[in-house]
Amino acid sequence: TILVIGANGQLGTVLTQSLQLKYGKENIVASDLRPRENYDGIFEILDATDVRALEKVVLKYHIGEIYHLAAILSANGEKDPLHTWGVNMKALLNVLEVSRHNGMDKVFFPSTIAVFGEGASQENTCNNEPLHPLTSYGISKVAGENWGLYYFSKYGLDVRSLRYPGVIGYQSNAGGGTTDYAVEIFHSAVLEKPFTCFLDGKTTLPMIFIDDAIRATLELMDAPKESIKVRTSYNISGISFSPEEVVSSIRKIYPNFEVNYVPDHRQDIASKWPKTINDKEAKQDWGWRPEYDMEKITNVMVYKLKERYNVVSK
Ligand code: VAH
Repeated sequence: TILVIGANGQLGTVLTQSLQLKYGKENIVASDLRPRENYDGIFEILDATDVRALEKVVLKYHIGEIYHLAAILSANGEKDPLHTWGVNMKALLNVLEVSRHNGMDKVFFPSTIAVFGEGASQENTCNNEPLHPLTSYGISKVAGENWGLYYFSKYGLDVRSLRYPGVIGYQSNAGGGTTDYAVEIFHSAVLEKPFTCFLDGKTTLPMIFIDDAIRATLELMDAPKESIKVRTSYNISGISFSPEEVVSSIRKIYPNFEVNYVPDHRQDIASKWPKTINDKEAKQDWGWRPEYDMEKITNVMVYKLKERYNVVSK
């Protein structure tokens, strides 16, 4: 049985559905701090910083695999950096310890392109660039990657990880990240409301469409153990674009879409991150290949959000 922690989040919402389809509803336990309305499947309220509560769920369902997706993200994390560090590390270390003591087959831990900062090249950023992040979230993810490697080498725990770019999806909302604008902008476009962008129009960041992100996760977890050569975390890339580029893509459908740029504190975070990502290790080791480009993302986002908001086609 598989446990998903942080199942109500941007990735968790979609990942639980994909896992249910793949392995059957009865084999997936979704968990989060709060219940999910209308969730069809097994759900447990769980705070992963509580090690006893976590172990109880693991024992109750004979969990053999954990996807630990719960974390405080980059922008929110800066409001209280030490709290972010505390929560992100405590939850991860609990997952690793409970996994080690209960013979877990595999653990998935999401990392991020926010692990890069000072001293890393911002173009075509490689897997092994220096990791000197400038957010508490980034620092917790670098530490998390190293703990994953440690549990793998010391205890043989099969921990696998991806460094996600900003994730763009229609099923769930992002929460507290620096890349969130790239989701929100599509909602405004479809509702034909003007959009205020919290990043400067020229800030290029690596992004990935949700379907690609989920497929990458499942492919990584399905890969034979020997082919996983990177035990910290794999760079993966989808596409890179700036707010201005996504706006011009949206304007092909909504020519009158209005946007103004009011960069805030999140601009400082974004300007330290890579613009483009080199993911050759993921490609080589387990055959990663993204499928969604700008046009495809725009079309699917607009189509699906129109459906969701019940917007009648023009
Ligand atoms: C954030 N969406 O903005 C996350 C992500 C690539 C960034 O880790 O914090």
